Amino acid sequence: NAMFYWQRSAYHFQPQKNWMNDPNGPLYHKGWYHLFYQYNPYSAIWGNITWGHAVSRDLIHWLYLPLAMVPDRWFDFYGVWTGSATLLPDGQILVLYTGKTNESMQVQNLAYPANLSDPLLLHWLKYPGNPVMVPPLGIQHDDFRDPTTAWLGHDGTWRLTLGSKLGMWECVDFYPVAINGSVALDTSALGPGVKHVLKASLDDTKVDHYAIGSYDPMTDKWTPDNPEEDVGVGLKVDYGRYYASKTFFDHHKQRRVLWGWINETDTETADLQKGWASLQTIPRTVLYDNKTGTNILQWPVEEVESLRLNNTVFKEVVVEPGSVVPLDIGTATQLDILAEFEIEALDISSTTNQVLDCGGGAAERSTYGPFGLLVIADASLSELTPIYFRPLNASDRSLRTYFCTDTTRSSKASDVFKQVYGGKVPVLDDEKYNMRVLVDHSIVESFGQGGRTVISSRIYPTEAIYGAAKLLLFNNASRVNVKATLKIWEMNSAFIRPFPVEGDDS
Ligand code: DQQ
Repeated sequence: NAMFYWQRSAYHFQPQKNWMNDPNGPLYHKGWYHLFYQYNPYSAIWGNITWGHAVSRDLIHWLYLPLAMVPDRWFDFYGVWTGSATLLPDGQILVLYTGKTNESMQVQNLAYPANLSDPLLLHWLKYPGNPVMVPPLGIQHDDFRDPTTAWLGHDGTWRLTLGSKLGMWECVDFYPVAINGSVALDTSALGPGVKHVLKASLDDTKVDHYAIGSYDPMTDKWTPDNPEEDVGVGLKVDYGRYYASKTFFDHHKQRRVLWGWINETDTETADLQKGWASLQTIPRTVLYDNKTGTNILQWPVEEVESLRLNNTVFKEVVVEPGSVVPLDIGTATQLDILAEFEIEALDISSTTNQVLDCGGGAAERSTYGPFGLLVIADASLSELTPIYFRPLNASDRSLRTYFCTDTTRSSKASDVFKQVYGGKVPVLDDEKYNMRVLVDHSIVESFGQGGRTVISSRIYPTEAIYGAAKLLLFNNASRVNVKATLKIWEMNSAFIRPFPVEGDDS
C-alpha cells in the first residue's frame, strides 16, 4: 500500500506482509543465522500462528524462507507458539515449542530438522511422541508456555525453564553472563565468575523485565543480587515498545545475541490497510556491565556497521538553554548516530529536589536538562521525537540521570499511541553522557551510556518523511549550556527478500 510505504523500515527485519510477533528459536548453523518468528500467514493481525523462517549470513541481510512449522497436529492444532532451540554437543538441533492443542491446552513439543546437512534447515519434523510436557497439577491449562533453551547440569541432565502464573510470565529467558564482562558464555556455562540473568515478559503490562542473580545448580534456585530489583519490579530490557525478547549463544562469533519484537503503536485498522505489522530490533550483543555491576549492556551487533555510508562529524557544538541547533546532514531517515554530551559548569549543590523520572516529556524543563537529539523532525518542528538525558538531584543531593524518548509529538496523526518512555541510567563520575541512536523511518532504537538503558520506539510521522526528515540538537535545561560532539552515518538499506526455492517460480 503506497500510502503507508514510507513506514517500512530499510534495515530492520520485518515480514514481507502480514503479522509477526515473538522471535523464536534463533540459532547459527553451517554459516547461516536462522530466525524463526510467530507469524500469521493470512492477516496483519495476530492469529493462525505458525513459525515463519528467515536466514542471514550476517544478521542484517535476510532471505525469507517457507514456513518452518504450521499447526497440523492435534498437539499444536490452535497454534505453533513460542519456543527455543538447543544445540546438543553431538551437533543435533532440538527445538522445544508450545503447542495449543485441539482442546486448547498449552503443551510443550519437540521438533528437529529433517536434514542437518541442509544449511537452510528447510524441513522440520515434529516428534511423534509429542507432547513431551503437559501442565502439571495445579497449573491452568492455558498458563504453561514458552520453553527456554536448555542447559546441561553437572549431573548430565538437561534443564529448561518456562513460564506460568501468578501474573503470567511469558517468554522467560535464562542465561549466564561472565562477571569480568569481556566474554559471552554458552547457555550451559556454570561455576565461579558466572552470574545468571532471568528475564520474563509480563503479560499484563507487556514489558520485558530482567534481573541479575546467582543460580545454584545443586538446588536449581536462582536468587537476585538485589531483592529490590527482582524480576518485574526492577530493570527493563528495553523501556520502549518491546516484548518477548530472547537470546542465543552464537558459537560462531562467541557472543550472546538478543532479539526483541517491536510492535506497532498505530491501530489494527491501519495495520490491515498497510498489510503488515511489527518489526524485530537490530540484534544486540549482551554482556554483564562490570563497571556498574548492576545491569547488562546491550549493543547493536557489529555487522550493522557494514551499512554505514558517508559520515559527518560535529565537534563541541554549544547548545544554550532553551535552544535547538539543526544538524545539516541531508536526509535523516536512515541514520546511525553516536553522540556525546557534556554539561558546562555543573554545580549540583544549588538546585532543588526534582521528580525522579522522564518528566512530562522533553518540554518539561529543569536545571540540567533535558538535552539530547530531535530525530525525525520536520522543518517547522510540528513533528519531532526527542531522545534525551535528564539529570536530576536526588534528595541525598547526588545526581541521578534518566534516559528517555518522548513520542508525544512524533506524529500529527491522532489515532496512534504516543508516550514518554524511559528509565534511570547509571552515569559514572568520570563519564560524559553518551547515546547511540539507530533511526530507520518509523523505528528508533536508542542506547544510553553504552547500552545500560535502551529504548525502542515506533513513530508514524506524517510530515517528517523521506527528505523532509531532519535531525537537531536541543537543550531544555534552564541553567546550563550543553556541549555536544557527534559522529553521524547515513545508513544503507539492507536486502531483505524472498529466497528462490525449488518449486517457487515467482
Ligand atoms: N506470544 C506467543 C506465546 C507467548 C506470546 C503466541 C508472547 O507463546 O506467550 O503468539 O507474545
